[in-house]
Amino acid sequence: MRLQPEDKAALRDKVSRIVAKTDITDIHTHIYAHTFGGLLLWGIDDLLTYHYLIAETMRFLDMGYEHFWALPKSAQAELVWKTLFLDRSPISEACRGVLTTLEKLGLDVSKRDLQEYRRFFAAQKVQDYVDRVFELAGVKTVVMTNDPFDDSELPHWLNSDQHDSRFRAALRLDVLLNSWQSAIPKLREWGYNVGTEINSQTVSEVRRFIVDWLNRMNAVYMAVSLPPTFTFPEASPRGQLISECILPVAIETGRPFAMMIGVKKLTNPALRLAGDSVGKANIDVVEYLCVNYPEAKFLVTMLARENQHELCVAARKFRNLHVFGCWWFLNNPSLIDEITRMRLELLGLSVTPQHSDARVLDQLIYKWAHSRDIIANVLADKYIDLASTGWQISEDEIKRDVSALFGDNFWRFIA
Ligand code: HDL
Ligand code: ZN
Repeated sequence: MRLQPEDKAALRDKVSRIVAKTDITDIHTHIYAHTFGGLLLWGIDDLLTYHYLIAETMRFLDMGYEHFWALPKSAQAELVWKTLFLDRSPISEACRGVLTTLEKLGLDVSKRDLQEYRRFFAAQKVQDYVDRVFELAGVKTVVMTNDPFDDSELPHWLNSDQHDSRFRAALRLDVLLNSWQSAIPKLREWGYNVGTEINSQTVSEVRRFIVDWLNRMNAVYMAVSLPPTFTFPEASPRGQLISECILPVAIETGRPFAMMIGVKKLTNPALRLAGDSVGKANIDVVEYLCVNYPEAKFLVTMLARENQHELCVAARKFRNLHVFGCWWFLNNPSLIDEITRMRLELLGLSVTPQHSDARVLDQLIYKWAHSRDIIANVLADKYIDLASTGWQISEDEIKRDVSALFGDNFWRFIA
């Protein structure tokens, strides 16, 4: 059945309107509620010193990395602004994002006036500004990244009972799983009687630690980032801790284990947070975990483009595997489009296509504006394909599908 151009245009318009106004649950971010004080990054200087932009800036400078890091944040921001925005066009996705955010906040981007932008942010009251950003981004809930081993975050969890219900917690366990030797003294200091050897006592104490923190944070899932070389089962501390602690707790509590696989930490150590790279990981490990632990739930995203197709195929095999996001180096329009099309074609509406990974509050505005446009376009193409067969799709059905992709699937998966 041939669809008339005006019918396609009408359907496309309906989809983009629904996508534009559907509230989002952002299932992985690095932002914090304002109750976490200085941990919440926001405003133009934090936007400009995002580690993505620092990596891109250093490509054009001869300056030593340590010299850059020694600069005050405002000087770093000015250097990024000059290098990436004034001395050359800001066409990278991270640069474009800053401009999208400023424009959506009502600032005049054509003036290129950093001081004017600074005055705008200086005039914001953080609590009201959080409300405004959530409104502009169309986000209703975000999941934070909460690491009990992070000294700057620990006091909040131990001393404050303030919380903002829009910010849910995720228990991040990279130190426990990837740096076991450095975790031991902290666990002992907190009263968990663990030893270097992962024997039955250490296992039960680590499980107690995990459950204590899942409860203290009311965490929605446990998370870890893993190298391309990640393998399981493995006789390493990580392999033993996953097998003896993480998976039993995941099964007992029903909380998913989120694995973010493929990051090569500090490929260039001098770039610090901006120094991580990517490597292709082994999908066999994901399949092994899913088939051998059918009662556990796995949230998985992978960092290498080359892992995306096999991750979709693995998800077709295992309903306890929920695929999410275009993570980090994949969070670019060309790759979001490619990956989202592949996922809808292979997995239909059983995925969570995107998360923001925002580190700076205001990034919610651009990361979601950019992804909504792409997801709406891909969805519209798929609905047009259906309509071309004569299949009728109602507005309510489109709303149902979009809500599923933007959070309902996630909440159903973790329930
Ligand atoms: O490990 C992670 O959660 C990554 O997202 C890193 O935080 C990374 O630095 C990042 O911000 N990616 O977007
Ligand atoms: Zn992240």
